[in-house]
Amino acid sequence: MASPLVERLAQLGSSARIAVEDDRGPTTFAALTERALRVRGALLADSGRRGVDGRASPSSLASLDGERILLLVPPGAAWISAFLGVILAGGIALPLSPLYPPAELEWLASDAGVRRIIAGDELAAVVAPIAQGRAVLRVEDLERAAPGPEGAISDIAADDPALLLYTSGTTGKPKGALLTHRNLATQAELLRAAWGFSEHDVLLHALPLHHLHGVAIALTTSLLAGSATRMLPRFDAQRVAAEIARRSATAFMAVPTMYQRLLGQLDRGDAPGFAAGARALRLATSGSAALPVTLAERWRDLTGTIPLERFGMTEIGVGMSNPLDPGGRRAGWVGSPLPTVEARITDDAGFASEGAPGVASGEAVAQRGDASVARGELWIRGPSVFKGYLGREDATAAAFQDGWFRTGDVAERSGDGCFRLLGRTSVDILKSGGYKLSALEIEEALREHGAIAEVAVIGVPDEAWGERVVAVVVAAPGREAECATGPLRAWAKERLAPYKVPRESIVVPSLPRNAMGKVVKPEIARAIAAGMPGGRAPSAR
Ligand code: MLC
Ligand code: AMP
Repeated sequence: MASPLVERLAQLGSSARIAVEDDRGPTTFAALTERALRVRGALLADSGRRGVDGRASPSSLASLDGERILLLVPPGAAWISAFLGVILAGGIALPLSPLYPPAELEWLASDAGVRRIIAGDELAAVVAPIAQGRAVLRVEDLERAAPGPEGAISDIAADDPALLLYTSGTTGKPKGALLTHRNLATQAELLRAAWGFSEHDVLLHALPLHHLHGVAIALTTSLLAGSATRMLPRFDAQRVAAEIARRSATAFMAVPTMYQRLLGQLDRGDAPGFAAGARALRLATSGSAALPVTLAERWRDLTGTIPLERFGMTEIGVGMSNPLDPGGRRAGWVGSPLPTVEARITDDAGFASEGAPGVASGEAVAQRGDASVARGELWIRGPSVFKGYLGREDATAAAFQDGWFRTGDVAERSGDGCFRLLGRTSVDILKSGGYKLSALEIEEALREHGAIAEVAVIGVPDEAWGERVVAVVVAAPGREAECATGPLRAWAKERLAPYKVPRESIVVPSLPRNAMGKVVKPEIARAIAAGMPGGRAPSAR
């Protein structure tokens, strides 16, 4: 089956409507498509020149055959043309954050086997440290090349991977999740229908593009619906409030921390016209982390409706959503499964909940008011579920059971088929400002520090971030000062993405361990919640 994503892009390709507006101005679908086809052509021609396996070929190749191409381009029309150019050439786009330090970029690029990087001139300094042994192609040059060979685009299959997103998990290092053309197209169509996107919409986009929320839930949905995307270079509360105030968009998608920041802007009296602009939005969605009920209610006080909260995950796309109709939304709940998404609550042994069928599909749930309440791990199945982790057959196999993807989220299903997230099955997965973080990955990085003898990374509930990353550290003899918050953060910033760097370091004489010698993190979390003063250890066993 041919790629439904490519088919939809082809339908939009001659439209004179605006596809994207960035700080350089508007770009129509037709112009964006032309730019993407030029990027495609240049990538294929460049492959031909470089040759496959070192053997130069005189002409362009017909497909990149799943080559991973790293994107380091600022958000805007050029980012989108690079992204589309890669996937229309049969490649896999790997977007990364320019905020990552060189060590992390290098690890990710190596893990993905990246040989070519598409770079924006503005990010030349970010690209330079990882350019060794890789070709750096300027997006500005690619967009000026001749369009690629005709015809071969239709050879791209629905199950070909299009996008590689790195996500942190219960293993030390992040894993690259491969999303196919079908995954992306299914996801975009589900959300278009559920949230009513049309060519009359303008989506205000200020999300990072190296994660599912920004690239797929927001950008691809808007693009494939034929809506316009107002793309900002980054999230800046003042700027976003001003855009909303001047009603440049009809829809807005954000993580809870962004709503918190916008309301903070308003509280400071620094957001003229924002309240009226927010009321005028057709749709404001929240996801990637739990939206506190108090925050939802503050938004309702301002606009008349709570944000539309939905649940998603890199590996599955958006699974559940509250309804578009504000009257049907429930604060603190993430709604019911979208059509084509099957959701199941399981007990520890993997059995579906008793009573009503353990499977709820978006279509079935509306007709079934008799399902009993269930609590347990949430499993998901359906065409938006990803293909697997790049080069990690073991991790892919472990993530699935009987064809279901195990989310690692603990959920509750109400009698009427609505879902609520209760937490994670692992204490080692944290969410800060909508970013998923692995405590194990952060601990692994911190253990490289010679002054750290032992470390446990904990997620502490936090109003602004959802969870705040705290490192509880046992220092090597006489080296406590190097483990204090300031020096430790400075050291960690060179090795980890800024949002993974612990906000705080608490130096303790020892960590509590159970009889097996395993650190008892819930005990540390309780001690912190009880106001554990820095330096005093929770009781060691
Ligand atoms: C920034 N910092 C963070 C952070 N974001 N620290 C912890 N957690 C975060 N999320 C750091 C900065 O590096 C800086 O460190 C300090 O906090 C203050 O930075 P800031 O400038 O105030 O923050 P800002 O850059 O504005 O970032 C805040 C934010 C950002 C909310 C805009 O975190 C963000 O874009 N979050 C969205 C994440 C997202 O898209 N997740 C989707 C995953 S997909 P210092 O040291 O300089 O002081 C998914 C699926 C689904 O979950 O369902 O959607
Ligand atoms: P990621 O792996 O970065 O895609 O993050 C996915 C995780 O974010 C999910 O497994 C959930 O734990 C969390 N998440 C996403 N949306 C919500 C939500 N609305 N409420 C609570 N948690 C959420």
